[in-house]
Amino acid sequence: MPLNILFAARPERWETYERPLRDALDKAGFGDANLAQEINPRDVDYIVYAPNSPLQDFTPYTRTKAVLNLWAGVEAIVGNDTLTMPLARMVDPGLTKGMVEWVTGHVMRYHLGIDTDILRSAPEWMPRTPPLAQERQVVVLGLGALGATVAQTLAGLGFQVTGWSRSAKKVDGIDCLHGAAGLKESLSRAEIAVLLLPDTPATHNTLNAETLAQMPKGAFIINPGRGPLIDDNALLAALDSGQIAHATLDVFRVEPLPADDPYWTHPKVTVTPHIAAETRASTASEVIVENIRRGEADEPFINLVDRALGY
Ligand code: NDP
Ligand code: OXD
Repeated sequence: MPLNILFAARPERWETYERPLRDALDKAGFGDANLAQEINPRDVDYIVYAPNSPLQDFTPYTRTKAVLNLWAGVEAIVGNDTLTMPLARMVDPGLTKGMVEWVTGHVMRYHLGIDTDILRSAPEWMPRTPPLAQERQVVVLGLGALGATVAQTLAGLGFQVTGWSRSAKKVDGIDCLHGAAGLKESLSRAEIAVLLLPDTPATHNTLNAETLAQMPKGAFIINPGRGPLIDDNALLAALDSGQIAHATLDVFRVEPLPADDPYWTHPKVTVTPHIAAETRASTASEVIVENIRRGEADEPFINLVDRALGY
């Protein structure tokens, strides 16, 4: 019997994903699959899912073998008690490339002093050659699919890169630390800190008044992870005191960022509207279909979410 694959995302995403998903299904030998935005819940084998989909109650999906998330972050769905089937998050080579490019751009912007030394120096002629990357310490908090690739790219450019994670890790070219002591040591080196942690109860306010004070004075922060990783009042105070020189924030506790949020107008903050990286339909469809293939072959799914850890 052909597979029934429900596409449960905002309706406007269908146009972006239908062709790439059909192509990937075809390539994997599932060309006869019924891929649709509406299927009787009792008949659905797999759900291709975005957490902002209207589908929030999974109870009627009694034979569904897996929910395949289109987003890397799962905080909006991981606590859903009706979602009892395996949940896979998105690890997409296209998304990873986008994140690497976005983070590298902002690291280079801070490293080279592009805002301060170039744009704002006119009409003064005050040559200050930036240091080389090898003289700059960058810390990446989170060494997962995104953080590890970002860290290795920055190390490849010559930066001294420290990475921090929950469990002990080995990543070539990166000084890997973990746990509470590892965070303190990492932050003490962080001339530039990049946050690529998931949003879980354990990561909330990773940057707070105490940990911000552990960073070198005048450090830079780049947060494409999630808003709750930072205690906003503590960051604003650290920016005002000069402890933190500047922050580039892509993600926020409330999105869209409310019009009256102080971040919008703060002279030491760059706000970007959650655009650091997005799932790319062609590469992501291959990842989704690989999991469908595994499900059908009774092989273990890839990129499974650990419900207890929340990511
Ligand atoms: P992964 O799950 O692959 O990696 C998460 C990393 O965070 C792991 O190294 C993990 O440690 C570490 N971590 C988790 N909890 C803790 C903790 N309590 N203390 C220390 N380290 C911890 O995620 P990805 O790399 O794929 O994505 C990271 C996040 O990036 C996503 O969850 C999402 O929030 C965000 N994102 C943002 C986008 C944007 O456009 N702004 C786009 C895509 C993702 P360990 O290795 O030990 O498990
Ligand atoms: C994601 C994101 O989690 O876009 O994929 O933030």
